[in-house]
Amino acid sequence: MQGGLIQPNMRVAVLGFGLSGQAAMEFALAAGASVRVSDSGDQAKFAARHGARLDALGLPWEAGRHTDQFLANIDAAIISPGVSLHQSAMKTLRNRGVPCYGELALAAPLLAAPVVAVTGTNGKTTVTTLIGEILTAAGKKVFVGGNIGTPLLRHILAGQRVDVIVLELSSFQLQLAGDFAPQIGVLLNITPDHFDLHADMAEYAAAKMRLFARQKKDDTAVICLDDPVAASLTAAIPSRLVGYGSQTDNQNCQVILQPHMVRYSQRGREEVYDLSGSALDFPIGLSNGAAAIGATRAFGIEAETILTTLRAFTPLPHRLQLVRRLNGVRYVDDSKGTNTGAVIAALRQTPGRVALIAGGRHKGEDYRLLREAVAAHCRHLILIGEAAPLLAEALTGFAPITIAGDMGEATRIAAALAEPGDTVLLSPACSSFDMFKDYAERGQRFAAAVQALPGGTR
Ligand code: UMA
Repeated sequence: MQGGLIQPNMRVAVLGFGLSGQAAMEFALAAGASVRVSDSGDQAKFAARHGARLDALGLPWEAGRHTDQFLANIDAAIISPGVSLHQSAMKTLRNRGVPCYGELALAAPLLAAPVVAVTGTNGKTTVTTLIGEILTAAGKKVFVGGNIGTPLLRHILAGQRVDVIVLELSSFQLQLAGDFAPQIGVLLNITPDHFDLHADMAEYAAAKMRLFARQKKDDTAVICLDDPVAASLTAAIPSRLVGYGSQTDNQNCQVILQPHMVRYSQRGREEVYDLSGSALDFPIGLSNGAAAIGATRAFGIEAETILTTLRAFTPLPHRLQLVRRLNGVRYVDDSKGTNTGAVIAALRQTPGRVALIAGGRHKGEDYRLLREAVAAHCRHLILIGEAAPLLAEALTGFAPITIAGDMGEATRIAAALAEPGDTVLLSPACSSFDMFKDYAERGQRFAAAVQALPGGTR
């Protein structure tokens, strides 16, 4: 296999041995490099899980932390997305002048198909899925990967020929992206998130904008102009801008959101995408639809194929998913609402008063950003997890607060407080890793607790 930046006999360290790191190890081995693996996770657990395989391959490995000795005498390092670039091991590598690559940098010279890549704080998975479905409906052979689940290097390793590569990209994946440049880049929004690994909002926004940095003039940037941070950064983009949003008086806004529909205008021609009654017929749904329209029209897909696919779209689980109606109360699972921007959006579009279940692992966000939306929409806050005290401190006085020990208790308290016409909403503003395997398990536990509530009809 052609290794691009990784050449035979290079000494390569892989940092982080999750999904990305394992694909990176296989990629580096296939390129003929000599590989070592360093993971900061618990030593004993790592040894039990990966030790035998790495020993069988004859690869040196360390776990527990990234040490300078283990990372000495290497020619390159491959960095997994969850590895903080601010930690001392990364500083040492930089000081030693060791090239550090993320998987996008490694894949960039080896990509044999055009790329459509989606980033943003919220909505990435939905828009990536929509674009993948539209392109597939148009008869294209598509690889859909990245943050959505399958590392891009898996696609390179498989050597499969496709017509188009569709990627969901996180800010972490974009940080060490080398020469990676998508033919079509899509930016949905930039609101505060991930301050556990990013120093501040400027660094986070800069990572997102990295999507466009290496694009050429005839590439396309599809950007939401309703998002103030994203809109303020468009001047730096080297490619053709296709704006979307509700700004009818902005000539850069070619994909326009209207109630129940999206209008797309290009060279004086106008298309109308009527999404009324579809699963995308709500403000964020229409916005996600508009992003997918902008990207796939730029790719030359027929309007009819786009409309049919958008209208048939089934929403993804744990994103404002209705779990049950019980005694006039709606129970909604928005476990994927892992930052303040997502929670504010969820509250704004929920009818009636809300009993909000929030909390989990703190990612460094300022929960005071929730105050206005909580005061306007919440009947009660039920807080769980490590971040409960921080949330309570930030939101005391904006809604009554109860702290619960687990998801079952939180759900029962919310159910007891909710009145007919209300919604019990799980939208945590935090990651799930303090109490659950991931956001999906958190959502499933909520749904199970809701189904276990006594009485009523579904
Ligand atoms: N680790 C280190 N050093 C560190 C931090 C972590 O060695 O400083 C180790 C951990 O002990 C663990 C491994 O790294 O063994 C985990 O690697 P990782 O955190 O880079 O995650 P992967 O398993 O490679 O999965 C990543 C994405 N995860 C993150 O970015 C945190 C997955 O997105 C993605 O699906 C996968 O690559 C394939 O591309 C998940 C995610 O939560 C869904 N993403 C975040 C989000 O959406 O909010 C960004």
